Amino acid sequence: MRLLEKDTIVAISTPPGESGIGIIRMSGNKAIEIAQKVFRDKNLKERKIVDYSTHTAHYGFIIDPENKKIIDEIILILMKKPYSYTREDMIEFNCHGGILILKKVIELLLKCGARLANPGEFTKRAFLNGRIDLSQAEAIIDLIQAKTERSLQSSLTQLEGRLKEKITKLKEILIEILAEIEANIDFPDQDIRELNVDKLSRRIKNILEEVNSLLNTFTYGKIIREGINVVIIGKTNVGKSSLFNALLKENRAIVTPLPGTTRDALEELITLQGIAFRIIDTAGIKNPENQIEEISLRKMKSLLDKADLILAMFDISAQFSQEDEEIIQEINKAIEKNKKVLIIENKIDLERKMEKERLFSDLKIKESIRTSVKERLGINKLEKEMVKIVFKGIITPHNGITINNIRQKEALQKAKKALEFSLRGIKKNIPYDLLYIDLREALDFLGEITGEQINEEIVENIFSRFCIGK
Ligand SMILES: Nc1nc2c(ncn2[C@@H]2O[C@H](COP(=O)(O)OP(=O)(O)OP(=O)(O)O)[C@@H](O)[C@H]2O)c(=O)[nH]1
Ligand SMILES: [Mg+2]
Repeated sequence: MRLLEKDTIVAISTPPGESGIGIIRMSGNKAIEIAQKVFRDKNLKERKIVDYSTHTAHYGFIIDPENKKIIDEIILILMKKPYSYTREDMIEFNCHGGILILKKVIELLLKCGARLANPGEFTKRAFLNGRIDLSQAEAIIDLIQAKTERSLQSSLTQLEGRLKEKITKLKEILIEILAEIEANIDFPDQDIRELNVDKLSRRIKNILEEVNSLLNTFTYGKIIREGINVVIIGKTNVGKSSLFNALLKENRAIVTPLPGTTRDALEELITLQGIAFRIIDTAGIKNPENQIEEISLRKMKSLLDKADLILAMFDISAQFSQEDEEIIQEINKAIEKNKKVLIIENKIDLERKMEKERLFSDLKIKESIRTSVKERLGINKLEKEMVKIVFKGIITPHNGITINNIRQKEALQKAKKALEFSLRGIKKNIPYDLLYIDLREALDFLGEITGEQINEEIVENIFSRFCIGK
């Protein structure tokens, strides 16, 4: 791959803004040489940085070599190759926080021969220098972006290289099989070596099974990484905003006895059992002003499209109305699109006016959760059901390994197809050289996950998702 560049890169690795310290990172062949030009020890003496042992910290100053002016008081940390994040020589400067100082130091380092790093470039070098594979690089992005304990755990598992190990094992078996087939193509004399076709199919089937079970973890991985979009719908005044606040455990949305209080959708993140739920409060289906009504209706429909879970509320203290009927139509449409829906019968503290039969006659769901948001009844039950319904039918990985993104999923799906194709081929007694090609393809697709078989565009795409300085 042409991607590996030899120049020395530098970036501020701490978030912008004022802070106690700010860290500048530099990596590359010239990192030590460049640091040498600007670093002075506590007595402002020049010291040979190369002679320091690796992974040691040194108190001192950064000076401008041209006019010898002190720019900052710092701690320099040296990490010699290959024992660094990038496997190159790395220097970290712990400077004082504050964007002005950090900028000055960066400018100085640029003047001395470094170049500004692109987003993710440090991690890209770690990948290109073979310290981590692509699945681990992706885990680093997920780790940085993780919002819940579970997604953090999942990224850590992947960072440990568990997915890589698994894929590598499957690849090794495939390589063995390929070698056997190859020997048969090269020495076609049936008397010398004969492939045991049954055994061969069985081994391929085993790999296929493993691939399938990995693919099954994708939905779980997606849920714990991205969270669940939850949309609360219901006619005006059913208590949507009250529920929104109850789930958030704070008064975020305005609640009034007037219909049409909520005009625009509100969104907040909550965590239930380590899963992130993005809760969206919507405007009721019937607002008094017609124009807004149409806009908010359109908005609600687009929110429903994006929803993974819908909380559909009904006010049982009121008569069943046309608006409720419209909500029911929306629910049924959503169910057809395989969305998950929970029906909430709210205001059970008041006298029931809505007939149960009427409510459920057109509904495709026959169960409900009964709440009084006002009296805080049924909220715990609702929270439990929310977690339960999300995991219904979803396979949770027993070994913690999950497929974490579309890229990995697609590569696995392609490998799966190639494996299935080869199995059909064996049944039809296709020549060994054709079988070889199919299995070789499966091997290459598996290689895409770890990044041995991958094109530059994909690599660029992955690393551009990082922040600068990582
Ligand atoms: N008695 C009773 N009143 C409730 C309950 N839940 C909500 N309310 C009241 O119903 C009224 C409307 O509640 P909201 O949460 O604003 O309803 P909404 O669905 O967001 O209304 P819009 O934003 O106007 O569509 C408020 O006066 C709430 O206090 C409940 O369980 N019991
Ligand atoms: Mg509201």
